[in-house]
Amino acid sequence: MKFYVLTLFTDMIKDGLSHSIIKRACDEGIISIETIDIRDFAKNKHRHVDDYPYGGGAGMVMQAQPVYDAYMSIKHKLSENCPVVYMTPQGKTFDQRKAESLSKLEDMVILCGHYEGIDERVIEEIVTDEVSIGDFVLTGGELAAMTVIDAVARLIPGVLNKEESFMDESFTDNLLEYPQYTRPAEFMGRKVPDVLLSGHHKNIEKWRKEQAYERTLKKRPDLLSKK
Ligand code: 6GU
Repeated sequence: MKFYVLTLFTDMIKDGLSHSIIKRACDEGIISIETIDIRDFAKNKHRHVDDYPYGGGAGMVMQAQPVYDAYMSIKHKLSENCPVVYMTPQGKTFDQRKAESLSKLEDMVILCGHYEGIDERVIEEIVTDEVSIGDFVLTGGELAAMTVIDAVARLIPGVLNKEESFMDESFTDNLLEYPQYTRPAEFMGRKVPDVLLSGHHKNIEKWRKEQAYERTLKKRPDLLSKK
């Protein structure tokens, strides 16, 4: 899958996604992440891409033209149904289901805004989806874009190895993960539950299921009503 990110902070995206599993997936060519610097499409000599809002008010607004030109510079590489996702707290809240549906695509474009927002006309012209990562406000869309890319990429076949993908079931079945332990068998007087040392696989499986259910009930009861 190919991810194209339109942003004023290309380094933030590149740096943030050049570690661990996502780095390996890029190196192996399973995914690619291309950043497009919106500022490269500014037409003035100071490379400004923002201006004062019509009607007044605080802050600056990103201009339509550089965003549009940045998008047009990659348009020829995109698949026919390639979505253009604008990261904004006004969008629909991102969740595992959205990650799953995006992971089945050939490519996607992510548009990151800054300042007080982007001129509405270019949003109307190019954006197909508006996505938020939760009810709070970030200084820009980049951290949200990285979140989406990470969550989508790990669902693409080959990105996770067998062991890594084992963790997968977690949110897919709306249950939280059971607690995990490793050596030593006792830490600060706290013992690993006996059943995990018993070697009795049936009992271990049963215990883990109960723990997953109990934890979900305690920490995220809202997930159980979805189930
Ligand atoms: Cl997608 N962008 C910004 N700027 N803030 C956010 C967000 C996105 N999602 C939650 N807060």
